[in-house]
Amino acid sequence: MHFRTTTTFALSVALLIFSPLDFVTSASTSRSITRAVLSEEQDEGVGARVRRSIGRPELRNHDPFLMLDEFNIDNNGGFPDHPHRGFETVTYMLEGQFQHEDFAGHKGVIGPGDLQWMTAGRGIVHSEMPVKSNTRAHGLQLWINLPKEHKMCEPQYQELLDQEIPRAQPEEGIVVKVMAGKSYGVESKVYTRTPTMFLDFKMAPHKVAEQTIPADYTGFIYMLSGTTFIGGNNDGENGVFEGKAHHTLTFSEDGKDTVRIETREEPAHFVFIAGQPLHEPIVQHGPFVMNTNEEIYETVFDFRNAVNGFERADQWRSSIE
Ligand code: FJE
Ligand code: FE
Repeated sequence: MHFRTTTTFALSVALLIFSPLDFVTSASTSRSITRAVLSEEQDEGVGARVRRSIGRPELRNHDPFLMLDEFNIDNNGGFPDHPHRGFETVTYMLEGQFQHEDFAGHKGVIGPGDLQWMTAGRGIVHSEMPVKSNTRAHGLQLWINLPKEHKMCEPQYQELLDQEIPRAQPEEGIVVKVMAGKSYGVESKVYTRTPTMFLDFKMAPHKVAEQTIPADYTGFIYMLSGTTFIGGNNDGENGVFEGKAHHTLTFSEDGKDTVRIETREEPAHFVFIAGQPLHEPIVQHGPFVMNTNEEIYETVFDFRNAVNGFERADQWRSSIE
């Protein structure tokens, strides 16, 4: 009798301490969402329309990211001849065809699902225009800052066609295209001077994805379509944030190493972008991003005088239009 009581008591203590319920009701292991910001269309370039995510006043310098634009360009628009220095531009096409040409003769067309990862480094002058057709050019352009030691590196292109980009399919109804970084054990070959994750998620209704993320990375989700429920407990209740199309949802910076994403009645299409912050000063002058004012003056001088990486800018004009 006495023995049984003791055992029962010991068992109760054990249950109190190790209750399996703890794993359900305890604080979430997922990052949470600190803000949700809607991007409305605005004019950019020449006759182009963009929804600006990172880079808009409420979301300035989400270190290491400088800008994310969801662009929509018809036959009459585009981004004619312009320079870059000090960062990377990543163009990911969703629909239509986009052509580019730079001052070193690098030229090409990217179509739906294709990726162009361009490291401007010390200098690129190029033109980015839709291929004339009945389909608008629709895609994303992400600007990733470069650490001080890489700002003046040689320009580099990493170009991947849709079918060359690896996919993770953790279960039926969840497909993750891995442009950069890693998802469910599938890793991208893209070399990122600034450690970056760039993932395209397509989720059917009633699915749960758990994406791991290094503890020191900042990150966000940009919703393309559908609805997600992000963060919160394993039961998908406390602290869950609803994500709708054209919203940017920024992750808490609390050292947690997963982001929980759930779909309910609707499917969802979104990009998951994260990176290691540089913690370096940022001085931006349009398409030039350096660490000091002095470096910006030098950059403007170099571009005007076609020196120090901008040699080929002298007299160059693109042939595409
Ligand atoms: C620009 C400097 C720029 N968003 N989305 C100044 F480099 C640009 C620019 C772009 C751009 C290009 C593409 Cl392909 C997609 C973009 C800005 O080229 F618009 C301004 N005003
Ligand atoms: Fe550009």
